[in-house]
Amino acid sequence: MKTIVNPERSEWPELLKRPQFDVSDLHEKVQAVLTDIRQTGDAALRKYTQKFDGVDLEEFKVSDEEMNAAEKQVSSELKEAIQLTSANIEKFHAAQKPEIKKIETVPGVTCWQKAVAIEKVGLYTPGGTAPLFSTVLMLAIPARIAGCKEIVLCTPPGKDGKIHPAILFAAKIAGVKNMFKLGGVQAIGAMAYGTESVPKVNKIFGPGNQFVTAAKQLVSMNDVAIDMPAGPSEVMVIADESANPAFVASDLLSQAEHGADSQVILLANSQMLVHEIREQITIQLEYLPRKEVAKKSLENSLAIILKSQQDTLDMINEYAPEHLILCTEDYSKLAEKVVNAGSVFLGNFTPESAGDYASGTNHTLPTNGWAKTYSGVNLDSFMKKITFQELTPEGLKKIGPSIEIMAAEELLEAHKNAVSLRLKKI
Ligand code: HSO
Ligand code: ZN
Repeated sequence: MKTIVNPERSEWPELLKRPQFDVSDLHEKVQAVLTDIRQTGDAALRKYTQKFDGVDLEEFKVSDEEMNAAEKQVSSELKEAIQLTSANIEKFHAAQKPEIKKIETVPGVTCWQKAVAIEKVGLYTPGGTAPLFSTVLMLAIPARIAGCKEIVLCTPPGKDGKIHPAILFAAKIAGVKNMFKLGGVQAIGAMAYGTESVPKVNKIFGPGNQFVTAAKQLVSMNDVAIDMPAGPSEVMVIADESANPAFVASDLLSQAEHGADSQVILLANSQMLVHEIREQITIQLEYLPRKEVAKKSLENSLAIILKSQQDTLDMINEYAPEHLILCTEDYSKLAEKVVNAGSVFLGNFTPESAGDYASGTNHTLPTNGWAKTYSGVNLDSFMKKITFQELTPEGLKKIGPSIEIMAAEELLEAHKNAVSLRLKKI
C-alpha cells in the first residue's frame, strides 16, 4: 500500500483513476459467443459450458430434487444465518414499496404514477473462487417483493456439474423456481435471447468478471436492460484518531480478499494512524486463506493523508466509492455531505461486511465511479413506472387553450384538433 501525503488537487484525478482495461478484443470474442447462442440456443450453451466450465451437461435446469438435496447438505447454523439475513433484506426492501399519490395539477386534471414490476428478470451469481450465495439473496428477494412474475437465476456449475449447496439453499429461501447451471457469457446470452431451455428475460442483474460484464454491455445494446455497468469492487475508508486501527485494517482486507483487482483506499489524517493500520494489516493478513489475493490487491491500493476535512469530503465525492466507511469523530456530519457513494457505513461498529450480508441493505452497488449517477440495486430496480391521467371537461377547459396554442406553434395541427374538437362539445 503506497502512502501519499497531502497530494495537490491537480494530482487527484491520476491518483483516483481506476485501472483501465482494453475491452475491444474482449468484446469481439464475447460477441462471437453471444451470436452463436442467439443462433443455435442450447447447442451453443452445451458447447461453451464444456469449453469454459469443463463439464458436459445434458440438462441446464436445476431439478427440484437437487434443490431439496441441498437443504440437507447445508449446516443448520448456516441455514439459520441465511434465514436471518433474508428476513432483514426482506424488511428493508419491502419498506421501499412506493405509494401511489394522485395529484390534481389543476382542478379536473388528475395525474398519478404507479410502479409495476418488470415481468421477467434474470439474475446472475458468479461461482468462481468463492461461491457468493449472499448475492442470490440480494437479487432474488427484492425481485420477489417487487412482484416479478418470472425470476430466472443462472450460476456456473462446478466440474462435477453441481452447484454449491449454499447457492441452491439461498435460491430456495428466496423463492427462485427457475434456476440454471450456466456461467459467464453463456448465462447472459441465454437470458438475453432465450433458448430451448432458458426463458428470455427483460432485465439482467448481477455481478461478474470481465466476460460477464462485457456480455451484459453487449446484450444491453438491443435486447435487454441491465442493472448497471460493473467493475472491480471498491472500498474507501476514512479514519481519524477515533478509528480503531484493527477494525479499519479488517475492513480494508475484506475488500482486498474479493479479488486481485479490488480497489482499496484509506484516507487518514496522520502518518501515525496509517502506520498503525499497516501494522494491523500485516498481522491480520497472515491468517487469511485468501492471503495471496488480498496481497495483490493491496499492492495497488493507496493510503492518502489529508489534513483538511474539506479535502477529505471533496476526495470522497470525486472518487465516488462503491463502499464508503466513515470512522471519524464527526461521521454523522460528514455523512450528510456525501453526495457520491454506493453505500455508506458509519462508525467503528459498522463494518462493510454488515451490508455485504446481513443488515438488510443491498450489496449490489455501483463501482468505477458510477456512484455519481447510479444507485445500487433496490426495489425500484425491479420496477418501472407507468403514469396515468384523467381529465374532466372542467379540467380540459382549464388546460386546453394552452395545449392548442403550443400545438399550433409546433405546427402539429392534429394535436390542437384533439383538444379543439372536445372543447366544442363541452
Ligand atoms: N462486497 C461485495 C459483496 C459480497 N461480499 C458478497 C461478500 N459476499 C460487493 O459489494
Ligand atoms: Zn464483500
